[in-house]
Amino acid sequence: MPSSETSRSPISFPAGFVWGTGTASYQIEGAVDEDGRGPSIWDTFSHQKGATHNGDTGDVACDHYHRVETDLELLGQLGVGSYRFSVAWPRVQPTGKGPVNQPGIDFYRRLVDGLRDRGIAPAVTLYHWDLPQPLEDAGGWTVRDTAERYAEYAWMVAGALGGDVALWTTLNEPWCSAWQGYGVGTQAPGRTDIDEAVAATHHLLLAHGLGVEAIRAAAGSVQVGITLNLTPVRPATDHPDDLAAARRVDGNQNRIFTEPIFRGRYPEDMFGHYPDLAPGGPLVQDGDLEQIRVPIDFLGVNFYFPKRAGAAGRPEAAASPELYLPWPNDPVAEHLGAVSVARGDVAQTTMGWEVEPGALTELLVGLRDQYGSVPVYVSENGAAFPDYVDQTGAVRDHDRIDYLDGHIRAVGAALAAGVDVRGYYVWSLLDNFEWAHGYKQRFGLVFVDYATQERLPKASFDWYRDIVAANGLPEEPV
Ligand code: IFM
Repeated sequence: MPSSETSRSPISFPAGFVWGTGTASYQIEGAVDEDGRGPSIWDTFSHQKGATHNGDTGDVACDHYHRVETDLELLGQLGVGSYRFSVAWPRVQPTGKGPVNQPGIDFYRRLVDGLRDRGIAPAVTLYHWDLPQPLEDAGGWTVRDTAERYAEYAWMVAGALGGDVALWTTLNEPWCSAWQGYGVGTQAPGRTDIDEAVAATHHLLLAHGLGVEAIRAAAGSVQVGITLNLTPVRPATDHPDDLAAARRVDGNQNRIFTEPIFRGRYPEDMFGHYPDLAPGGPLVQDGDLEQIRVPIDFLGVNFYFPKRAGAAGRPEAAASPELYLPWPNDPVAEHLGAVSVARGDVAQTTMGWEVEPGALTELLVGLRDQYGSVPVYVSENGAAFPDYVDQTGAVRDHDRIDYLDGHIRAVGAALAAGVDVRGYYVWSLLDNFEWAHGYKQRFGLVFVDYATQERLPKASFDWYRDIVAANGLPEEPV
């Protein structure tokens, strides 16, 4: 949030800076059994008792599959230069192998054409968590074959949509797929085994490396990258045990993805915790790391909040239970001997995520310092707040405007520090199915009435439209 006189000054962004917004297939499309779509792990998981808030599922979601024209109109009104969406693998290849399901591809072709007609550059993510269920039944991301299957799927979609797509992203947030899906169990497929999460990490990264080549083979010289959810991990105190715990959490969250992608190696300091990542074992085969390190054209960074971690079992933890909050039933944190730490004096979103825009600048500058000048897109940034339609029929989400204002300024600060940030995408265009949180958490620039599927642009929609038009921020947040 803007906190100083200087942070409120106007900022303009470089010519050609990309302003966008995004969504993901399972979160908005609905139509889960239409036109040949097969089941995904999220269909299965969300229908399991107790897996999601209120038993919510993506069966209907925002009904985007049937309302794509309405949503294209909204994007046109917003005036964004780019729209980031994901392709549902089970819609285009229903069982995860075999021939393409043409109606599925046709849907995305219509979407791409509708965007291009409006001058909006399509940014496609090929995997935003909806693995075809038959592949999960055969072992999911814990088995190597899934990476091979993914490369085939990537090749199919890239062949069909090709150069009409401005940015191709192989995976969205593989940390969530691997660690929440196979380690913590709060996301599909809901498994809780550290070794499986490690195997999933490696196979997702391998899928990325194979996918980059498959996309280029099918679509020619297009822009290809990956999106990671990275964040600075702060130690609870400067006690050496807390510093070490924060470093372990950083290894799990950030470095086990960035090191192989940019340096072709897993971080050695994590081998004690995850021995399967060490060379010479059955998981990481000869040539895998070179494959994972295949050059990319950009890095997508999804940022929401910084993490804080302390060492489990320190006396301070027992003395300050309000500040040291053990992650409940989190086998990953337990395995790392870490606890998450909350700060009572920092604003939070309804997800319980701390609002600290400066952490985004720190993250972007830190990535550049560690890995050199890679073109970066902030591919997701946004916040959930308790939005409601007031008596005048408006959604006045000024807390979201403040959040976005602060984070856009943080991007401006990174640019000023010389980081090659090419664009910024607000998460999300629409309120949508927020995974295990169901429909309770609203991230959209557009309010969705799930009973009627009516779309109502929020105050933040108008605010963001003006920023896009001005290619920068006004003096004061509205
Ligand atoms: O809604 C999600 C999105 O699917 C992935 N990144 C984080 C968002 C907010 O939780």
